[in-house]
Amino acid sequence: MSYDSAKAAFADWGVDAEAALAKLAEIPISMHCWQGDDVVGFEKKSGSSGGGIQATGNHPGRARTPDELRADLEFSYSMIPGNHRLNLHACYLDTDQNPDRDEIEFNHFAPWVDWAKDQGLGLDFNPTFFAHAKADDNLTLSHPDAGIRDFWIEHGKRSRDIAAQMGRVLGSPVVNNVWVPDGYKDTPVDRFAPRKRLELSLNAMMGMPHDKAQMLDAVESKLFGIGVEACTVGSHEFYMGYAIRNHTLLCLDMGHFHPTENVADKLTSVALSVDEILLHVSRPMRWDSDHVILLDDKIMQMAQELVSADLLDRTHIGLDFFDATISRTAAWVIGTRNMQKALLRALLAPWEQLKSAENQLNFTTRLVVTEEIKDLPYGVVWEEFCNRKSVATGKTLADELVRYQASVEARS
Ligand code: RNT
Ligand code: ZN
Repeated sequence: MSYDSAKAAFADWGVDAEAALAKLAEIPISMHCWQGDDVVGFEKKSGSSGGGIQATGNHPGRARTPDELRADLEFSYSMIPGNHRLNLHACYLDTDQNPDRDEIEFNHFAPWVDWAKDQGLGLDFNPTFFAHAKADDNLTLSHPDAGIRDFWIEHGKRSRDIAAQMGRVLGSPVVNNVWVPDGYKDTPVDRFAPRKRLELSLNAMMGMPHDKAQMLDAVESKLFGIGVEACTVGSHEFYMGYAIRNHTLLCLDMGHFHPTENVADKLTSVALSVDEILLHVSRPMRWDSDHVILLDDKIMQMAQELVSADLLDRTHIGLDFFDATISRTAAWVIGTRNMQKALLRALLAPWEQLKSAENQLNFTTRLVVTEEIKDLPYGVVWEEFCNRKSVATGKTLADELVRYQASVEARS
């Protein structure tokens, strides 16, 4: 089918395919650096792993240096239509020096910023509160020891400064997202004290105001993690309240809720209380397993909510998955394209007609329309988008992914 015929098929339903393509081209996806090297990072004094977020698998081709990671990223972005962002973690610094987490500075990340500028990429940032000896108890900002809390507060302050400077240099605000692994393996007798300590530490860390044109604070909750099964200090309720009271972004990670909860359903509730939202689009399988995202119902529901409720302008779409059993570049490319495909489908839906049917309690029409439009030629419109952006599709894409993976397999 030609693009013109597809366009006509959508026009029949009152949908403007050109407008959908124009809108899709404006939506940046923040691709996470940590899929490229299994969340290892480039610190010289390697800490412990920990935090319950280790990748599993040993597929050949893991990026071992910042240069290798940037090469893999350049290839991946060339297979993804549109202009996007890179989400960096503090442990991915690029320097000959050996700073501890409480010593990091902007210049340790300068090669990333120069590269991002050169590539036309926006950056996002995250302090790294895991994989470090001072996080071995799975307690950081809420640790009972003030010295350990202060160490992590200093790390968080420096991360915010670095993020703000990145945003200033790149002319695009950097979302600085805080996730801490803090929690308890077995049932604590006092859940209030650690939450009060986390609150005070966050306040100390984020006390200094920054220009929102340069840096945006975000906080990420979690339900549980490996080793912290009994209690997570930074729970959803904790951070929801924190974000509302302190005017930060709230990060919703799709793997951080009970598997039967629909994270897409949370967007419009949260949007009544916080100005901006950060998403970690992920695919939990039975638990927070961070599988590569598919074009499945959960991702499509997320995209539908963003479009139908007009939340795209105040939602930052970040990805959070890591699979070390497959080509890491293929994981990035397929996962990011799936997010875009879900958005495209949502942008191609006749929302006015659907909403009007729903408002009239005409649930029959709503059902008929949502089901019949599933047969529309979304693939043709997607292919047109990729063609216009000079990006491969189908068999050509598959061949390119295999070719690139073969070129990195010799890495040990
Ligand atoms: C952990 C959180 C967090 C991390 C990254 C690496 O459960 O999802 O976002 O995945 O910071
Ligand atoms: Zn996350």
